[in-house]
Amino acid sequence: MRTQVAIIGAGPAGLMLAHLLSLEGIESMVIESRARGYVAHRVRAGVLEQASADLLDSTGVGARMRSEGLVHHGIELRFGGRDHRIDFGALTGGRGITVYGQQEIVKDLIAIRLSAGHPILFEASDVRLHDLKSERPSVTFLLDGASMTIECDIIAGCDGFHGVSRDSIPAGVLTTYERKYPFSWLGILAGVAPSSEELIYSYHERGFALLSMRSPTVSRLYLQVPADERIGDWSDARIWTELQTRLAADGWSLADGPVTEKGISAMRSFVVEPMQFGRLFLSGDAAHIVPPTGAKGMNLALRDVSILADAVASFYKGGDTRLLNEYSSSCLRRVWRAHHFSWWMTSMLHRFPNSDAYQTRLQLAQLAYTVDSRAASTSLAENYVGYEWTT
Ligand code: RFL
Ligand code: PHB
Repeated sequence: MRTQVAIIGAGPAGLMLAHLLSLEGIESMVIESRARGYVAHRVRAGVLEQASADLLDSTGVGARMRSEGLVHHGIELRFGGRDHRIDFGALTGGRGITVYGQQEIVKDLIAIRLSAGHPILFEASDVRLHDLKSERPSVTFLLDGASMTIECDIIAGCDGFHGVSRDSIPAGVLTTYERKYPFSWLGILAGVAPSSEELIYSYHERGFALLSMRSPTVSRLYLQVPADERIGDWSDARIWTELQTRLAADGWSLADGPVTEKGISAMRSFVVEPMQFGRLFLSGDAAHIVPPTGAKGMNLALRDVSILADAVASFYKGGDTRLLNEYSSSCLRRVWRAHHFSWWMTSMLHRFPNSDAYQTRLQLAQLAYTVDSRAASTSLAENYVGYEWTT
């Protein structure tokens, strides 16, 4: 089989890239190791930056997000039992975020691709990448027990942090930058109306907690837990008690309800440079991951593939490889900005093991300054809705 661009992975990065390429009239094949049902129901991100929501809209996949997504123009920082609103609308000239589940975007992108008759090869196994330095790279894999080969011009590695693409690059080519945090997030989905209209990021002596949502009837909540915590040790009752404690505020109460999903995710920062090798281009979590405190991971994945789609289109228009050659450096400026923001939010809001009273005072001083100073609030707001470089 032959195609122009072979895309490894049907997450937000791979599916959006396939969509953007098809709008340019460029053919692609998406190769995914999991089943369609698994991909469409994996609960992860929920916050779309302004530009990500605009991208879905402007490319014709935003209809359901516009009717079901929740547009917010601020978040609450809660500490000392009080709320302090960061007003995105006022601080960023009317920009905001849209709360819409990642798996809903994945469903929308799968639907548009399949309805146009373009392939997604689900449940591919033993995926391998070949001849990356040549002009005719290829991908081999097993599908329903049969060996398949796809020859192509370009391979997009959109297969997430645990995929094969990054590891297909020879040792010594990539430089890795990494930080592991000494805690994880326990996340739940609950069938109860969110107790707040906007997200609440809560700093508490027992650890960080976050109230988010998916719809007017579904809440999404997170608790900071130790890095080696096991989900089996957290009954629903224990989760709600801990959430009530960490999210407590004067004159406010948290409504609980049935927990429909729960899991624990590790927190890590990770970047490889460069994000390309020969004809292989890495996008999204395959190249970089951030701790979720800044809500940046999926947004970065969507940015990467927008840049890649433009570069691929320019390559097919006249053999111009300049944008492809610049792909990694074009992405990395935004990637590192998001890394700094995510690290900063994580450091300010979490309880670190062995942190002393001095460290706690520093965090509270930073929180107080962030909500009091217009300059500091603006810095948080413009990063949260998505920082747009001026040069
Ligand atoms: P994905 O979503 O991991 O998709 C990769 C796809 O590749 C497939 N795959 C393979 N396919 C073929 N061959 C192989 N060998 C393969 N190996 C893997 C996988 O099955 C999968 O389908 O990566 P992508 O597309 O780069 O998207 C990245 C986002 O998923 C991720 O950054 C976000 O979920 C991060 N994130 C958040 N991002 C935001 O922008 N806003 C948020 O509010 C937000 N909240 C979060 C988050 C991540 C979280 N967790 C679970 C770490 C909250 C949490 C709790
Ligand atoms: C979510 O709704 O899943 C969510 C919101 C904000 C974050 C991370 C995750 O920072």
